[in-house]
Amino acid sequence: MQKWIMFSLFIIACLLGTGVLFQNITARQAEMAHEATAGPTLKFTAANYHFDQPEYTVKAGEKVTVSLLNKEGLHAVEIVGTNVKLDNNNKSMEYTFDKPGTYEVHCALPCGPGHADMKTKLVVQ
Ligand SMILES: [Cu+2]
Repeated sequence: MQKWIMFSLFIIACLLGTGVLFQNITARQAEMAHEATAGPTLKFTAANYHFDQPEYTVKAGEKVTVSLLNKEGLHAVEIVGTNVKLDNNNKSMEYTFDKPGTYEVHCALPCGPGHADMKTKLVVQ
């Protein structure tokens, strides 16, 4: 009698273990699929009074997720000659840069004494 109980418990434990394993695998697969479809990104990290890179690069004709992160202070980003304008209320957008070239990027929100110098470049290749 006791053997049957032990055996049943063992089977239940095995089934639970397999269930947990499968759940993990499915969750990881979903995560990987999401990463694969995420595509190229262009991320501006802003602080007082500069962006994190002197120059950013994207490929022409590719849909890019453009985003802004205000690490210090309150800034907005504008890419001159495009429709890209982001601020804290509108932190990310998708955009396709069609024309290769160098674009001026600047802060579009009066943020303090260093505002006028808060510029960087975007190179569309
Ligand atoms: Cu500014």
